[in-house]
Amino acid sequence: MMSPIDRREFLKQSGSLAAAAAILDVRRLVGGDVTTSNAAEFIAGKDRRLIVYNAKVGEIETPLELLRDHRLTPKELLFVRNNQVFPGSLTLKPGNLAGWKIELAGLVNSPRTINASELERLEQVEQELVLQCSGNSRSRFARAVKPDGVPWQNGAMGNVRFGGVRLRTVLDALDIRVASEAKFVAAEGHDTPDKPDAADFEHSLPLADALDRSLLALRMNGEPLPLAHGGPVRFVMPGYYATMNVKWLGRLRFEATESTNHHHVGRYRTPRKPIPPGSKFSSTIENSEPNWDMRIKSVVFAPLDGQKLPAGPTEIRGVAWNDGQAKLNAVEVSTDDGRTWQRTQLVAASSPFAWQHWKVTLPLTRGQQTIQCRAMDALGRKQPLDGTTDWNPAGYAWSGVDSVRVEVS
Ligand SMILES: Nc1nc2c(c(=O)[nH]1)N[C@H]1C(S)=C(S)[C@@H](COP(=O)(O)O)O[C@H]1N2
Ligand SMILES: [Mo]
Repeated sequence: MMSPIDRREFLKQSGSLAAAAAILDVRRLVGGDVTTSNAAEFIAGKDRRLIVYNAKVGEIETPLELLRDHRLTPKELLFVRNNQVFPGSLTLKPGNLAGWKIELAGLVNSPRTINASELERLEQVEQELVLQCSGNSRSRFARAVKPDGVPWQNGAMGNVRFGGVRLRTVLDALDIRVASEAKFVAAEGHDTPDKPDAADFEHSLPLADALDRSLLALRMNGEPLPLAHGGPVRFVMPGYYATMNVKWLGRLRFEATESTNHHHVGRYRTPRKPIPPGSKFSSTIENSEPNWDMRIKSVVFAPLDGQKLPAGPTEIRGVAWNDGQAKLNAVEVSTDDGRTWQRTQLVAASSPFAWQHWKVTLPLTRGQQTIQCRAMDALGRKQPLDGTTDWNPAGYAWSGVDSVRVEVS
């Protein structure tokens, strides 16, 4: 947490945008209603063209026309989703490792609190991955029944490179042994809820996956991790929804069972068995699964929905990814409502967790045309033609075939 002195120093050093953001932050803390239409006024350093849904905690989406031209999504453009704000985090400035503490607790031989600066001395790794909110594309479910939550389009995601230390490396270096009864690790941030009676944000993840590939991330895209994205230390689990990548990491608890925290049980889960759109559903550990592994997905980046185009050969392009557990076999495109599908050219990615770009050139004839895309992987997983079959009240984990409508003349 920024001390008052840090904050004063910080305001002196940075321009009026940061000052404006700090004022908004203060107004939020005193309970004032904050409205802003500009992401840069809310989070110092963000691009003003981002879409702001909620400037109270931060729900900010990247328009596809800004997302599509970068291999790694720049921090200025990356979406933001806070459930609660960590004081001083509404900026792209890096967090301060000095004085930052992380507790390792629960079913371990010797529980400990470490200084985050110790992490810098351990072996560092880099991992490119898709960071996607499990609510991304939620608005698509409204074709059946409008779900609760902000109407994210396809831009609550980005493709970034996190750098840091593997959880496994940390445990080995400190000689911490996790008991065999431990099956989950619960990650908690240093952020706390606005309201005293509200649940704090935390999530549990399967321990086996966490030991295999989770990181305590200190960097993003080669730079110190910005505060807005969880700096100075973020728990990062490649292949999982961003929701599980707990920002401002403060504690890891090794446990035999899944957390009973409201955000982990009452939210961020999908029904195990399909439910009819519009039904009520109250999630429990038994009847639902957490938003862990990302479902297979593809998104059209060009042309954009609603674009006007001349008839003739047209390049159609986009990205596709899954949970990183199997190769993508193909991404296909249809311009005839799914009767026939054309294979696209898939560009290899540097990591199984990163998104892959694809493209294909197809002739478009005059009139209103719909372009659809779908991905499939080596485990036979594919995107349903009608994604609303996975309807759930909060619109999580959309993985239906993507489509854009264009006007060809
Ligand atoms: N500590 C903490 N971590 C958090 C959250 C939060 O509110 N607090 N929000 C989660 C959700 S729902 C998402 S989608 C991602 C968003 O990551 P970003 O803001 O870096 O894009 O952070 C996750 N980690
Ligand atoms: Mo999220």
